[in-house]
Amino acid sequence: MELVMEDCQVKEIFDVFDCKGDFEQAIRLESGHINNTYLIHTNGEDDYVLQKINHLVFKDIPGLINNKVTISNHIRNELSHLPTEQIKRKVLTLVKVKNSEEFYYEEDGSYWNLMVYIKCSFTYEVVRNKEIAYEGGKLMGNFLNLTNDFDASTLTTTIPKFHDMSFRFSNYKYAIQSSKIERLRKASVHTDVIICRLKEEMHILQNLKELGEIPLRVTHNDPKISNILFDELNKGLCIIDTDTVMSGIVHYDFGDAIRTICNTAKEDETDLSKVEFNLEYYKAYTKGFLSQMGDSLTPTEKKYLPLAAKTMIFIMGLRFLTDYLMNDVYYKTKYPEHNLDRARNQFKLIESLEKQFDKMSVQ
Ligand code: GN1
Ligand code: MG
Repeated sequence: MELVMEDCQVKEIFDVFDCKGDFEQAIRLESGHINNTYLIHTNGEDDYVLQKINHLVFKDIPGLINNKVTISNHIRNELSHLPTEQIKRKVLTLVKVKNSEEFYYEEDGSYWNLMVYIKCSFTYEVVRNKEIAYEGGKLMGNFLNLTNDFDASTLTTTIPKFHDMSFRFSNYKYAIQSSKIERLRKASVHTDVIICRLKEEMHILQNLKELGEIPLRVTHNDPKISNILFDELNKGLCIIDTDTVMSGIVHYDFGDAIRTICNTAKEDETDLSKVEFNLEYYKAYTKGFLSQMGDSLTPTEKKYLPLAAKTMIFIMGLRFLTDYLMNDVYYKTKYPEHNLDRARNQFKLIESLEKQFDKMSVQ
C-alpha cells in the first residue's frame, strides 16, 4: 500500500487525544467510501479507531460529533442495567482531545475523531448464513428501539436530504446533462430502463413521509453489513459509523441493512451472476428486526417494509450511477468504472428482489 502524507501524521494526531497507552502502530482500514480510518494499536489496555472525517461531504462536523456523542450517551444510559464490560462492547465510546472536545480540528480544515476499538469484534462484507442475517436484523431493531424515545428533531442534519429521492433524482438529472458522452453511453442501459420504469414507485415512501403518514425517528442511515459488529459467537454487538445518525423513517434503516445483508455478493461484485437477493436471509433479518421493533411499528410502517428494501437498494444504485456520470467526485473509487459497477450491482439486486417481491410481505 502506498504511504501517503496523512499516514505519517497519524501518530501526531493520535497523541493529541486523551487516551491511555502509547501509540505502537497504525493500520489503515479500507472499507469506508468517504472517511479515512485507522486502527491504532497501543501498548495499553485499549486499541483505538481514528477517523479523519471528510469535510467536503460533512459540512457541520462539530454537529456530527455532537450527534455521535449524544446518541452513544443515550444508548449507554438505556443499557445501564448491564455490567460495564458489556456496555463498552455494545456502544461506541468517543475519546476527547486533552482538555477539549471529542474532535481535533487541524488548520488545513480537516477534523479527526477517536473511538475506543471494541475488542474481539468482527465485521462481514457478505453474509454467508441466515443466523448472521437474523442477528443483523435484531441489532438494527435494537438500535432503533433504544433510540425510540430520543427526540430526533434535536439532532443535527449532517447531510441534508440524504435519503430524499427527489433530491437524488434531480442530482442524477443534472449529472446526465453534464456527463461525458462516453460515460453516459456506458450508463445508458440503466438510465433508460430501470430508472424511468421505477421512478414513481421509488417516491412512494418519501410521499408518505411528507404527508406525515410515517413517523420520524432517530435513524442510523448507513447500517450496511460492514457497519455491524459481531462478537466471537456471531451475535450482534454494536452498530458503528454513526456519522449519519439523523431524523428519518424506519424504512431507511430496515432497507439499507437489507441491501447488503441479502446481497449474495459484495456491493461491487462485477460478475452479476453472483448477485442475487436472498429471500431466506430477508426472512431471517426481518424476524430479528421485528423481535425488537414489532410492537412499536405502526401498521403503515410495517406495510411498507418490503418496499423499503427495494427503495434503499435503488437509491444507492442511483447515487453510484450519478457519481459515475459526475466523474467520481463523491465516493472513493479504485478504478475508473468502479461506481458504474457498484450501480450495476444494485440494479441487478433489484431485478432479483422483484422476482420474489410477492413473498416479502411482513405480518
Ligand atoms: C457510504 O462511507 P461509508 O462507506 O460508510 C455512504 C452511504 C452508502 C455507502 C455505500 C456519507 O458509506 O450512504 O450507503 O457508502 N455514506 C455517505 O456503501 O454518503
Ligand atoms: Mg458511513
